[in-house]
Amino acid sequence: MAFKNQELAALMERVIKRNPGEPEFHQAVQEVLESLEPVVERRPEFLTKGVLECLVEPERIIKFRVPWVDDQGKVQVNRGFRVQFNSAIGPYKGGLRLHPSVYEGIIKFLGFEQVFKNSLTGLPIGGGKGGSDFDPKGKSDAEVMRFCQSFMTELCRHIGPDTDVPAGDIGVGAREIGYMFGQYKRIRNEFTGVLTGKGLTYGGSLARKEATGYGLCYFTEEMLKAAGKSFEGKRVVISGSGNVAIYAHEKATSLGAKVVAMSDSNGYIYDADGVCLDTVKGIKEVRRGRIKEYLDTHPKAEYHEGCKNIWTIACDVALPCATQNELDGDAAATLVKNGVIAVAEGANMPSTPDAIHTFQKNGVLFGPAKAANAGGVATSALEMSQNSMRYSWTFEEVDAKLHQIMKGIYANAAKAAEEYGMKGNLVAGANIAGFLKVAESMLAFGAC
Ligand code: NDP
Ligand code: 2IT
Repeated sequence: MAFKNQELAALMERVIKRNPGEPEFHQAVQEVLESLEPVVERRPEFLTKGVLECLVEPERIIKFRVPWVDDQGKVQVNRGFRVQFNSAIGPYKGGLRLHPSVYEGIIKFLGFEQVFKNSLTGLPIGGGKGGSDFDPKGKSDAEVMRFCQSFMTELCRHIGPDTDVPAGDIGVGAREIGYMFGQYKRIRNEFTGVLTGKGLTYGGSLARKEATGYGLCYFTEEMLKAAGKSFEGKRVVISGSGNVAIYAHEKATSLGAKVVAMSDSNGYIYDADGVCLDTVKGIKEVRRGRIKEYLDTHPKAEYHEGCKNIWTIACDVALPCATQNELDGDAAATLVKNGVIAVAEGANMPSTPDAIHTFQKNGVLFGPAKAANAGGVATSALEMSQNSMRYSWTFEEVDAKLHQIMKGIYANAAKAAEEYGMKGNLVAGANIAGFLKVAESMLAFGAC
């Protein structure tokens, strides 16, 4: 879509020119700026006072060498990043991704998205993201530990419980957070809530592990409810089989749905009887195995090489929970043809702009990532609160707060969409509602 507002068009041009070779970052910025057209029409000061100009430029980018010794005694070198994008409403907050595809553009797109997502939670957290091109696959625990310790040896001077609080993302779960927290504590000689997603014995929050997947389903439930529908009896396809996918399965199933397919980066499984979650947890959480091992114990299920075709399976609800741009225009058209009624994004930016357009044009309920998957970071903020209080809430208490937060995010995004003349467009609504809180704060500070 072309911009009607020439100043927004020029700003987008500058973003592309200033950040060459970073298509994911351009894609994320383009979508937000498009949504903000009606906002700057009503509130031109967001343009004239430089708020938008500042918003698309990270406050700080840290890029560093991460040397570590492999099990053969050889020195390996990876590149580490932390993008501290925006601290207008709280300390930088966002995950760390360990995946070979990581480069600055990926971390910038994720950090940019995080700014709006974190604002939507209603909690006082700014936006940041980090990670490395380190590939944890096939590495021993000792190698992962040495990598994490080296990564934190540099990162620890840039973060802190009131400055920047990292967490997990792709390739970073409780094991990695444990190694990193231990190293931070050792170097800084302090026990603080500097990371979230911690183990339950040393300051982690109950329900953080489940939060992104559960939150995604709470959000989807709100979308369905507003349309007079529910999860009951629905066929659900979930891509991925990591942290977000597993707990999306768990909650969708408890709400009466049947999950018939899941995937990893090699391929996908289809089980007409419903994918057995205990088997998937055993493969992924316990053994760090591959999804095709599902067939070892469920021989009637199917395994297909390649993950893209998971979207050819007919379903009522699709929950992309793997990675960016995993669901393109063709996949969206196939889902529509097969009768999908709702799509909600557990991953960050999993749908291409084409796919989003196809869903919206065909009246499919669409929950964008920064609203639908905000339950993870919201519960991270609850972990920070508990750490600051040196107290911990029960699972039920945290889950109830998460549920309320997701209902609130849905209501705010739906309300903003309506207020700006785009009723039902949760992409625009989430972008606008997330933006306004950050932008008002930046205005209040004077020159951003
Ligand atoms: P995990 O590492 O636990 O799982 C990632 C899953 O996605 C795996 O099944 C992985 O398969 C698959 N995957 C990763 N990269 C690719 C790829 N390039 N192509 C195909 N499949 C891929 O990560 P999470 O579950 O934590 O994260 C999943 C998504 O959710 C990400 O987009 C993340 O940013 C987002 N997210 C995560 C939150 C959290 O709290 N963890 C919060 C909000 C969003 P394989 O094992 O083969 O690599
Ligand atoms: O994308 C995300 O919101 C996350 N990976 C979670 C971040 C967090 O700080 O819990």
